[in-house]
Amino acid sequence: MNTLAPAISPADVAFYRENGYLIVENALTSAEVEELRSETTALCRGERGPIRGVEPADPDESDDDVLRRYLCIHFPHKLSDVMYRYLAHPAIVETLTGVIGPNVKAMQSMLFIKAAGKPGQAWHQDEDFIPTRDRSLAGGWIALDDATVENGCLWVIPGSHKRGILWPQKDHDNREFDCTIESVGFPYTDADAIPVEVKAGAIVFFNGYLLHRSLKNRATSGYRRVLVNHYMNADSLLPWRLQPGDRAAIADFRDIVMIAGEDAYAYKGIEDVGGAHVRPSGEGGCIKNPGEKK
Ligand SMILES: O=C(O)CCC(=O)C(=O)O
Repeated sequence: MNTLAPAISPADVAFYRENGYLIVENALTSAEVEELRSETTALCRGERGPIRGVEPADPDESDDDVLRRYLCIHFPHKLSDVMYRYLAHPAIVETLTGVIGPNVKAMQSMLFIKAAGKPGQAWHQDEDFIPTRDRSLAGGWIALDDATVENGCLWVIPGSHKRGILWPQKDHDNREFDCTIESVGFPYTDADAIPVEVKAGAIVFFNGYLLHRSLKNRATSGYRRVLVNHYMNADSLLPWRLQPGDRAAIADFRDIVMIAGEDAYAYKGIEDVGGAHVRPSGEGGCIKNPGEKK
């Protein structure tokens, strides 16, 4: 793995705090990008074990035919040693300890394949799905292909994280997007949004309150592959995936991976409850399957 992680400067930290996102170019070497691409293919072929929603590929099926079947696989780090290792890539540890603090844990990974023609994801805030208690949630969006407006790069509304408001959500039936519930009623328009076009190997970090989306892949071929991992301050409890009877004030989801510093809650142990699964692409429409969440 690349040990020469680009150093994060005070100006980078200030930019992240002000805008809610930060781009680290060349965070991964081309060999690392290639390693993640080929692991993506192995996962989609079913070569790393069962994934809910993945059909093991026939030996005579081409990689292209297999990759085109899936929009996104959640929790690939549960099956793949390679994906697990990249949770704590040095560029990620360097940046997140700069913007979050010394103790950082991961709780989610998502592997987007997003072949030509596949939908994006409507405006949303990640803290709506993964609530922290100290607003420290951060995504680390690792580009495995050049991400462009044409193939469905990320769009962000700079500064939209700052007030710490979670805007209303509703189901939608817009074929531009997958069926994940969308944020509405916020005081910004599409004109306030900027596309985040990056080269393969860049990592885009973004705050869990930042409004962001991606559009459909309108290219005629290829993919917009991305590994997105989610992190937070390990000093905060994680009241995620509450079960009936859980008290939100003390709930703490413990299916986590420490990537830096100390785990103050280590005495609780670690659970292994989240399994890898495919995200429905919503290509058949969303009305019959509303509110599909992360
Ligand atoms: O890259 C995408 O298409 C969506 C990623 C995203 O919205 C997220 O990770 O929260």
